[in-house]
Order: sequence, then structure tokens, then C-alpha cells
Amino acid sequence: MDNEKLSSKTAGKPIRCKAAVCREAGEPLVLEEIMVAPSSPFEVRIRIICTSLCHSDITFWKLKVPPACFPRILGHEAVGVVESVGENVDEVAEGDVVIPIFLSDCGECVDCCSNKSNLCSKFPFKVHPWMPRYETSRFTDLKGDALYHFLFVSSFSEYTVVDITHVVKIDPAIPPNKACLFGCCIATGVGAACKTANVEAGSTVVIFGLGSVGLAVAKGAKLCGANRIIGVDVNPEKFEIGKIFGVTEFINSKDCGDKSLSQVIEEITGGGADYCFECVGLTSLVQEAYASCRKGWGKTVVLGVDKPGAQLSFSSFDVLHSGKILTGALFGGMKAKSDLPVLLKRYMDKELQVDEFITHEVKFEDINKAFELLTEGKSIRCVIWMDK
Ligand code: CXF
Repeated sequence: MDNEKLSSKTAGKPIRCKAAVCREAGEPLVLEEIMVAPSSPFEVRIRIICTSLCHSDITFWKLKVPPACFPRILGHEAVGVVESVGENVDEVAEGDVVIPIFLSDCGECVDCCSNKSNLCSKFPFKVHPWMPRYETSRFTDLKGDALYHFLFVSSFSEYTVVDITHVVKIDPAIPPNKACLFGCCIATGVGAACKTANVEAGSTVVIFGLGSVGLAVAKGAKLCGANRIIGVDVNPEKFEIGKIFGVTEFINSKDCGDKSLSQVIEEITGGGADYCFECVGLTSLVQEAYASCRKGWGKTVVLGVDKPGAQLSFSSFDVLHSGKILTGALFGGMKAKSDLPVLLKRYMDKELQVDEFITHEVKFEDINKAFELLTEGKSIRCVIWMDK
């Protein structure tokens, strides 16, 4: 090991710290002391400053079938400071502020070298219990038993270890409670509108589901100059909230009478929307979104996470005759290392505001409160501070 890299007092040694461990599906997280091993080569050990809670954490917290596995350290939307780095890491150094990202950007594979994809094939995205490179865990409980990782991030711990291909160095001037949101929600929603769909100025956008990702899509669509941003949700309170994020019209999907949602949308848009975004994770809604976009050029982007194995069904005749595009995007199609810094700059330049996403902030010991707020639909984003 390079001596220069052993500059911090803790580098190269295991760290004992607090983590919120999910020991059983759907049960409150258990705050316990754990051991975090030092980074192996190409890895970075990060002291988490704050993390936020995303719906995907809830999905995998509740899930009882594979890829669920316990005990696991969840959390994948965070910002932290590099505590130490393993061998062969030159891109970041101790003290750097970083965002760990659930998608790898190795910079070497065909996909990372292409500007057409953000899906690394060296370390493909999976809901995996291990570190990507060595298929081992860096976490153990005080009995010495391994704790599983989550989405290569596991931010519900004071310290975590992340592969360098999953780490993005950021401007330390960015407020941490805002920075962490860029680790999933903002990048996913804004990226989906600005990069995956490449929404054209003057166009009509429909967003199915006004949760945090849907609201981030609205922000992105507004940045792109969309003319109409139609929000669809079952909760009428979401319209007032949506307006703050750029939503211009609202459809309550429960109030469509004897028409289907897509019939209502086709009527009010005069033939279908230019872009549809499914942000719930329901196959039936993906089908409605596809049916709601305009023949010839309509594009539907799927962002929601449905249950494992959920299947879509389309008539092949309709697909042939519609000329529509259906695509999915992880992380909004954004490349962690090249696109995220550009988005963060747009935030720092005040082109993109994100303050309104943060509805709650809690201390680490109150992390289960964050779960309650999100499951009860009371929060958009609840930031969890590790040391406050
Ligand atoms: C992701 C979040 C992590 C699980 C898969 C979906 N969302 C956005 O890309």
C-alpha cells in the first residue's frame, strides 16, 4: 500500500461506526455498531454527511423475494467525504466531497465510451448484495457476520465503501442536503426529460405519478421549455405541489368517468402528448402512458420500478402502426461522471432549483421517522443527517 495514501488516522484500518441495518423485510431499521473494512484496490471509503430516502429504498426494504436479502444496509442517495482510498485510486483523495452513484461509469467499456448509453457493462447494474468488483462485503456486525450491500452505495451507515467507478467528485460548496438528491431523484427525473427524452421547447409532456421523480421530470421539462406539463396522480393535493415544480395542468386518474386515462389525454392534447413519463412503476400505467403519446413521434420513458417479473403487453399491430417510442432509463440516462457535474453546475448557476424537494430533515437516530413520512406520503424528500 502506498504510504502517501495512509495519511488519515483511520486509513487502512477497520472503522467501527453506526449503521441503520435492515434485518428483516418491512421491519424498522436497527441502529447498531458495525465494522467497515478498509477499501480494497479501486475502492473508496466514504464518511457519509447526509443521505435521503428514496422510494426504491422502501421497495427493497419491503420486498420479501429475491433480489431481497437481509441483513442489509440500504440507502443510495447520499453525499460524503472521502476518508481514505484503496490502491490504484487517483481520481479522488482524502477530504474530497463525493456523491456515490448506484450506476457504474468505468470509462473503459464500449457502453461507457459511447455517448449513447449510461449502462456500464464492466460493472452492470444489479440489485446486488456485494461490492461490484470482488463480490464481497465490506460490512460486518459485531458478531463478525457479513452485512449485505445495496445498489453499490449503502449510505445508511456513517461510513461506506464504494467502488471508484461509482464515485463522482463534486464542488464542496454545494450544500450537502441538496447534493445528496442528485444521487438519484433529481438526476433521474431531470435527466429523463433533458437527456433521455430530450424534450423540445413548446412541447406537451405528461407525467404519470407526481412523487419526487415525477416532480423532478417536471423541473426538467420546464428547463427544456415544455409548453404544457400535465401531471397525473390519484391524489388531488399533488396538483398544488406540482405547480411549484412546473406542472401546468392536472388530471386525477380516478376522475376519468367512463373514459380511459389515455382517452382523456388524447382529447385534451389533440391527438396525444409528445412525451410521457411513467414514474410510478405499474405496468398498467406504462401501457396507458404509451397509449397517451402521439402516433408517429410520441415517446414514453419508463422510470418507475415495478415488482420483479412484471410483464408489459402490447398489441404488435398497434406497435407497428403507432410509430411510437417506448424506452426505459436508469438514472435518467445520465452518465455519472460526465453528465452529473453538468447538472450540478446548472444548480450552482441557479438555473435549476431543488430546495422544494426537501420537506423534512431528521437526525440519523430518527431514520425510521423518514420511512414513516415517505410511506405515509407526507414527505417528498426527507434528508437524514449523520452527524447533527
Ligand atoms: C433506480 C433507483 C435504484 C433502483 C432502480 C431504479 N431509479 C432510477 O433510475
